[in-house]
Amino acid sequence: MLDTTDTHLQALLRRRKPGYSLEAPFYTDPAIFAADLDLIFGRHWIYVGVEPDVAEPGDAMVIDIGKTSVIIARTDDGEVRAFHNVCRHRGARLVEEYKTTVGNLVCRYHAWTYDFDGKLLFAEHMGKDFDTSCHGLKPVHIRSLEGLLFICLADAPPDDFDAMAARMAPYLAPHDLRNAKVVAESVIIEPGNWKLVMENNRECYHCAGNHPELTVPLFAYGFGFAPEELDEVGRLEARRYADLVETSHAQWESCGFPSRGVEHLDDMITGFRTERLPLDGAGESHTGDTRAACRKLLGSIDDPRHGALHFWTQPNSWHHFMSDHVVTFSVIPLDAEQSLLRTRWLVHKDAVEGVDYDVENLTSVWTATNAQDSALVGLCQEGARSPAYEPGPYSPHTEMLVEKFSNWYVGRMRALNAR
Ligand code: 3BY
Ligand code: FES
Ligand code: FE
Repeated sequence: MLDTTDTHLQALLRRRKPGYSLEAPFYTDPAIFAADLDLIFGRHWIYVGVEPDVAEPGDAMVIDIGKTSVIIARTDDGEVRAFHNVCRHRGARLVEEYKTTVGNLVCRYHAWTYDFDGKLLFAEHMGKDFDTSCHGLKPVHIRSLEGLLFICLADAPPDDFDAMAARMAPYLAPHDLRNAKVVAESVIIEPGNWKLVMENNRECYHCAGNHPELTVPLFAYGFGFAPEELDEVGRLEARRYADLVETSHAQWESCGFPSRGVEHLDDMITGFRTERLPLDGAGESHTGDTRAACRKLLGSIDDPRHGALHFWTQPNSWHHFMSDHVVTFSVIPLDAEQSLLRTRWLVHKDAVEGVDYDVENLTSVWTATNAQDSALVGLCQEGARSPAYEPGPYSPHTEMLVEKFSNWYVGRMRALNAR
């Protein structure tokens, strides 16, 4: 029988006030966290990593989302597959490390052995009537968008991934992520709910006051301002920036680099947004001196002045594709008040450390920015715990995209929680 009980969550979703941050339980309540894991992280396309994480046949990577552990592996024929990390014998976790390279997947408990297609190859002492073909690893849906890997834990994933991929592939393809390598990775346990991590990323209202490193390459004007607050100098700067965006778009597009904005953050199940934006200074990269961090450029790019292609997906990722490197971010909820942020930096696979790039120079801007953002997320989590917290208004000029994140979340929760 259909359960029509009006839950706490349904009441909160129904009374959500547009234009305002969410009510505190969305950031603190373990029951809502459980619903987020089930309805958001269990039913949508979740960004988990990149094809170069499993570059060679035999490479495997483990991604945990809630209680679900997933093995992502490269098969002998070069395909990337995903499986539940649960042995079909008595359920032991198969791969314990984050990354490994193996010939087959061998359970260390009783040595059941699977190939990278999930097929059970070997199970000793099971008798002649035992049917190995019924005991393969359970597959997980996985898709690659030009090398960015998304998994979906649902039986039937949202069917609009192809629509996003068709729109995004021309933007991402010139950077040839599949022929890049991960040269640095960081994991931060952020002291806040996953939605606070995402909301913080969806605006740059806080950038000028908090990100001294990031605002060297990033134009403050790129993420909105209230026009009536600008003085004469500000108006000129804003115009100069708008002109630069327009001429950069025209120039990049004329040489095969789609650049103009596309935004489907709250009108698709697999919400996304992209735009290629010019950078300040030398205009080349997210580095301390705004110059390319890697001398060997990505893919077909021959001019380092390609700005940064911003690509965001709902519910859990953002990425910056530049001429010389890609920096990519995946947010995984841990509990109501903690989230894991994994950041990867990639350069051309043939680039040589110490010759073409220096890891410290490559990672310094986002290492600093991540730490600053993590502290800001922590402040909001502290606030959400206080009885004095109430939803506050988003700026219509700089927090429109936070509003779209919250709209997407509330819309998806309403759609799925009603069932
Ligand atoms: O991730 C982005 O696209 C930007 C950069 C920093 C904050 N965010 C709005
Ligand atoms: Fe894996 Fe027994 S639980 S072989
Ligand atoms: Fe930030």
